[in-house]
Amino acid sequence: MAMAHVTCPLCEATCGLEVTFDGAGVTSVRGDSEDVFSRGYVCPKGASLGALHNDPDRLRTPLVKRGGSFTEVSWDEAFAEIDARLPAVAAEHGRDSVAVYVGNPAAHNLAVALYGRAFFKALGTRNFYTAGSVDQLPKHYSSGYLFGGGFTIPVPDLDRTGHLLMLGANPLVSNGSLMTAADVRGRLRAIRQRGGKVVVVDPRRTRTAEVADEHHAIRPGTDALLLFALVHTLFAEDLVSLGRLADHVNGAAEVRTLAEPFAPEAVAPVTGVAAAEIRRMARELAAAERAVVYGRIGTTTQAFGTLTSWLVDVLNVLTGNLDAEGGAMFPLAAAGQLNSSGAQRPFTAGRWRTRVRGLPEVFGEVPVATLADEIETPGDGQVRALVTIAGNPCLSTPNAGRLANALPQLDFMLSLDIYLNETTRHADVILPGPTPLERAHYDTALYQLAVRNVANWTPAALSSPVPQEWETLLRLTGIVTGQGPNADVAALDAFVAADVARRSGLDVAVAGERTGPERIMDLMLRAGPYDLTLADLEAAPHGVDLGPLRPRIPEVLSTPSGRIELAPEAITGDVPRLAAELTRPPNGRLVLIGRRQLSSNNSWMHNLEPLVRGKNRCTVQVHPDDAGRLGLRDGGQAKVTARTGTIEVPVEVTDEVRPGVVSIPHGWGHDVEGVRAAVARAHAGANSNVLADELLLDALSGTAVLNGIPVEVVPA
Ligand SMILES: Nc1nc2c(c(=O)[nH]1)N[C@H]1C(S)=C(S)[C@@H](COP(=O)(O)OP(=O)(O)OC[C@H]3O[C@@H](n4cnc5c(=O)[nH]c(N)nc54)[C@H](O)[C@@H]3O)O[C@H]1N2
Ligand SMILES: Nc1nc2c(c(=O)[nH]1)N[C@H]1C(S)=C(S)[C@@H](COP(=O)(O)OP(=O)(O)OC[C@H]3O[C@@H](n4cnc5c(=O)[nH]c(N)nc54)[C@H](O)[C@@H]3O)O[C@H]1N2
Ligand code: SF4
Ligand SMILES: [Mo]
Repeated sequence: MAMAHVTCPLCEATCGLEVTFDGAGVTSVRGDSEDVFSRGYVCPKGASLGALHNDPDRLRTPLVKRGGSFTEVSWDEAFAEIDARLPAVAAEHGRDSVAVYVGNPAAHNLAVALYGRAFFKALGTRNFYTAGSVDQLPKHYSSGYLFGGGFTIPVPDLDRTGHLLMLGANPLVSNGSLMTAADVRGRLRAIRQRGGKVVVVDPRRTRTAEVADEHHAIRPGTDALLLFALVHTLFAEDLVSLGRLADHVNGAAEVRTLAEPFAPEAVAPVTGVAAAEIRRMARELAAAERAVVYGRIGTTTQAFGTLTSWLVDVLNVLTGNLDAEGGAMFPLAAAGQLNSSGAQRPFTAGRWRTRVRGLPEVFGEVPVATLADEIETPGDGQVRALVTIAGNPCLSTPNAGRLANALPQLDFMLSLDIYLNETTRHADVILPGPTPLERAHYDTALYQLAVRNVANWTPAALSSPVPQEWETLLRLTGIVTGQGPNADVAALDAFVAADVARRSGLDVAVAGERTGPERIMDLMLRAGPYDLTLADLEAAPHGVDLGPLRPRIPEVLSTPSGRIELAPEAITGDVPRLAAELTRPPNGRLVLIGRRQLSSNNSWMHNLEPLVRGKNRCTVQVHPDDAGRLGLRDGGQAKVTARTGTIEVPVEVTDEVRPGVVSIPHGWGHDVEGVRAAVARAHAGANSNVLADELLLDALSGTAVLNGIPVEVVPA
């Protein structure tokens, strides 16, 4: 029996797992009790890595569509097909005619992290989409303008805080996001054990709300009003205290003026949180010795995503908790920390705009809510080819029904994916990659968001029957740069490594005989702040603990002024739109929010029996008052309708959701033709993003409104 220690790449928590194998395959997956960060924690998804590895429906061979159906082909045939079709689109219609969509697992994939850049640069398209515009883009935007870097995102110093005000996050289920921290339940319990307090703001009484000291069931989409009222109260009651930050902040006076209209009494009727409660929340936040405000996807994928993200950090600054122990701090990762190189270019959004709707670029990408427009609308720059990498936009992006109808209009579509699913069924070529057990791993992105500085290298536990995705990406780079389907991968790899070495001021030779991701990681670690090499990490299978977060201001700031810009026009320009909400009377319409589930990973782990067994989870939750009024009964079917479409789902009557709010999880709807996923089909559920409206966006970042969608619900 063999054993391997791997970092789980399925979510942001980066748990260490202990995997055992025998001759026949994976025999067990457990939490690694010696992991320096996760200390044995594991969730049902991580425990299913073996099931994922063994899933007979998972792709192990490239597929090419011929005469409308997929055929298994050799890798050479697949690359030849791509070579014959993809460069021709760009040659005839220009670079922007090839769009790219990069999905969530790519952020947990070392191959894409290290080699994606070369491929994307070679494509040179401005039609670059990622799951970021259905996720965290508002945080990049607000952090970019506040601190100078789109990835200069402070995270809650969870292990030392005494007061956590958490909005729109359910880390007991999601395991944390923009806050890499395994075992959040344990870490929240520890806050309370040391006499601290946890306050949750969420329209649903989530598992996280249940373990908190206090829960406020806010009306969806109104967090920015609540946060502004907290700011208002801090100023009105003379509770602002910048502390050490005083010499590093511009714009506090402007924020005070901007907050004036948002008195607790003014926002209370709109948010559903009483004025006295808001005042008390502000006072407690100010009084706590170590406090932090944290907002996640319920605050970003909504109508005021950027304003809310901004106000979260405005509060951290005004209470002196930014960059302070127990507050919101900036991690310093061992490798690839984007904001540690000193000379970052100041952040600007809108460096280009989308062709059809004129939506702004943010952090190098444009909103996926407009991908269908770009495919459907004729003219110069029309999207005619699409490359998806580890993404399932037909289930995960707004007006999913429209996108599914647009994809067949493409001249060519290539998907890098391990399943034939709702999106990849539209592809002309699908290239599978190795499973998490067949590839090396290091979390270049997530350690930049970790609540403690750690580094953990995972070598591939098993050999892979398919090429590594970095090799696939380099072959594709060869195709796009005119070198044909059989470009010299070793030479391209050397080129990428040389580029990394040059940017880090190192001689590539220091990495010795290494090649591939190992060479690049070794270079990045050597260039990093802890004087590590890959060999150091190889010698530490349970990871290296680099200590608690440390203050980084002013070094971390890269605004033109070198200070925190608390009131940048690029953000405050949207405040009048928010102020208008104060005078808009509630219209009584139901609004839809999402719901993550512990045994689910967005749209893609539903083909694993251990994760889907039991009762149907794809239900619409309705408050008993609304159910009574609408004639909906628990266990019955409901028709849920939005501007963009209708779906049918079973009803779950529960007072977990506040009145006026219904909740459906996303990522379901697997019963479409052509999907190769027998288990998922048997647990199909319905696609909630048929209801998400591609016209409803956060005005500044273009991020889709996935929470707070107006809907009607009737018995089916
Ligand atoms: N209504 C609603 N919609 C949402 C959300 C919501 O809260 N509500 N959440 C949004 C968020 S936060 C996100 S991040 C997005 C996610 O949206 P996407 O990233 O578009 O979708 P995923 O479901 O993560 O799909 C991942 C795909 O990657 C494939 N895959 C998995 N591992 C690998 C690998 O190692 N290599 C390759 N090449 N492919 C792999 C899977 O088979 C699957 O096809 O969904 C968003 N959509
Ligand atoms: N098990 C599991 N874990 C996951 C994922 C998964 O699909 N399953 N997905 C991963 C991904 S890609 C991400 S981005 C993270 C997301 O991590 P989280 O942000 O922690 O995820 P959610 O559980 O969706 O929590 C969002 C919360 O916002 C609430 N909410 C909705 N609208 C509003 C609003 O207007 N205001 C406020 N204050 N709250 C609101 C919802 O009720 C929900 O409880 O999770 C990751 N982890
Ligand atoms: S919490 Fe996330 S990282 Fe940890 S085992 Fe579960 S899926 Fe993997
Ligand atoms: Mo996400």
